[in-house]
Amino acid sequence: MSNEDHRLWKIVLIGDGAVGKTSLRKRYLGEGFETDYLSTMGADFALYDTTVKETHIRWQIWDLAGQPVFKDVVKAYYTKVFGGILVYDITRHQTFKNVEKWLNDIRENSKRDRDVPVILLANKSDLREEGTETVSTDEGKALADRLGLNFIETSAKTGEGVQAAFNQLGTKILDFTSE
Ligand code: G3D
Ligand code: MG
Repeated sequence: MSNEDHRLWKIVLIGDGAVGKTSLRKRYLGEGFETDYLSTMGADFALYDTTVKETHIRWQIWDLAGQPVFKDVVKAYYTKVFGGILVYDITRHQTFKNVEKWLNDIRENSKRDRDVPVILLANKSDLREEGTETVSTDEGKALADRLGLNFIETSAKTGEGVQAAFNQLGTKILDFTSE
């Protein structure tokens, strides 16, 4: 298959530190997947070929090692993005409170004429069973509704919802690019 047969879709993983961004990506791609580390940016990206509704696509999945600090880094991170996966950790309310801040970041910096698709992940769902105090599913759904985002509960540990999350984002991007 030639490169032309692929659509290259850059997407970004966003959300507070330690919410599970890297773990989710690893779970989706499988262990041992090679990534290119962009040391000047403190970010890396992975390429992954798959199909969304029978359309061949190539994910370019960007992942920040830490928080973006410099404006230039933030710009380069978000520029020409097709979508975002915004993650919070259900066991830490602060990461949930910061969701809107992350959404604003991608909205302000993606520089597209329309809002790119963003999907909200309530990660570490496996820890709910342990009786820890967590951000409830209803709270998560309500926020997603208010912000106009898709919502999925995931666990990078068990794999719950991970495939579904990328599939849903892919479907949204397919619609976005064909509008
Ligand atoms: P980040 O990339 O958003 O900073 P990481 O987050 O993927 O590095 O994950 C931070 C920590 O949370 C890691 O633990 C990781 O194993 C754990 N984690 C990520 N996702 C899940 C999940 O769905 N369930 C559970 N139980 N843990 C998760 P360590 O201990 O390695 O720092
Ligand atoms: Mg990480």
